[in-house]
Amino acid sequence: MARIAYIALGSNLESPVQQLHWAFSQISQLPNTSLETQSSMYQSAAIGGPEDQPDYINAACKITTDLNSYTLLKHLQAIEHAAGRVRDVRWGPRTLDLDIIWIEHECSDDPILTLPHPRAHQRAFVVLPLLEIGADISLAGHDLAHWQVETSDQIIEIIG
Ligand code: ROI
Repeated sequence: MARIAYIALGSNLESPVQQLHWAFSQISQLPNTSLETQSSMYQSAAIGGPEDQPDYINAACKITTDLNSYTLLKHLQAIEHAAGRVRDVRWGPRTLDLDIIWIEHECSDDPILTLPHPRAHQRAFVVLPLLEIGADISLAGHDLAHWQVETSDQIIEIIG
């Protein structure tokens, strides 16, 4: 049975807006998956990592998928890899970051894939795009409207 999932996208290297457009098209071509809704793009300074890196462009999407969570993760990592993502500096700059935030009926504390995503609620660049696309989900025990208020000190701009 197809389940709903939410994915957060981010990039701060090599034409980030184009990286995200390309990533949406790759996600729309995943097997047994449909891309239901994609958010606008949002720009912000690096939050929670080294500050001496370019601004990020972030977005989110809703998919429905028959893939199991680890297969979905593998596909998203392959898309990151194809975009030239090199896993080096933790929280350093990246061409493409695709994070599974939430999957229907799925809770996991596996460090390989923790669900819901353990830090998503602390990040306006995840919370705002998800709110825009109407994600009715609970993160760390609260809805997204709660986390919007909690993260409202983070400066983030919608760029369309
Ligand atoms: N900051 C912003 N604004 N956007 C991101 O996608 C992002 N990703 C990260 C860190 C470096 C924590 N900060 C970020 O991994």
